[in-house]
Amino acid sequence: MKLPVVVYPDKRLKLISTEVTEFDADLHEFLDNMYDTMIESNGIGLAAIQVAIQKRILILCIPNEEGEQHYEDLLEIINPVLSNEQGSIVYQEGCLSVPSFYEDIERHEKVTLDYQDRHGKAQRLEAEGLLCVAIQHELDHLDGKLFIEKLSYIRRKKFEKEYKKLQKSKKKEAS
Ligand code: QAP
Ligand code: CO
Repeated sequence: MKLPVVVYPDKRLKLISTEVTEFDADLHEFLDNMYDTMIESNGIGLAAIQVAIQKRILILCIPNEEGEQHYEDLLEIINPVLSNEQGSIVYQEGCLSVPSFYEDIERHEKVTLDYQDRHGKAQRLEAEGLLCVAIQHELDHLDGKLFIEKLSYIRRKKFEKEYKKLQKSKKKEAS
């Protein structure tokens, strides 16, 4: 089931998410709904707060070389912790909660991620490239941070102006 996506400037996107302690059927159903929401919205990553659930949960499904997303490549990441951050990489990021805006953002090039899967089992992965960028982007959501906060003052001003204009035209379209 697709869930409604919370969009900027909704204040809920600023909330700090809390640890997951129960790995039960409700969690599994929520993860499945997050997947439907991400795929139907043409996303590659989604954090729980983007569908108004304040829990430390994110999902990622990085497309293959052909640009296809496969369920087998889905990562369900719960209570994540980053370490061994190395190097730097610039990547053009977007966000389902900031529709139709994309900008170059600097991140670490390599990270190690410890997390729990849907059964509460401890997992570790080493990431680089797009996966590494996406992990850092989604982890920021768990601490109430958006990629637009990394923009320079000038670019942020430009974003706010363009985004407001776009939201206005979207409202008109809908009415
Ligand atoms: C985060 O973002 C990300 O504006 C995931 O109209 C992005 O899935 C990590 C999307 C880039 C690493 C690199 C955005 C879909 C999807 C939009 C997304 C839109 C439709 C964003
Ligand atoms: Co995002």
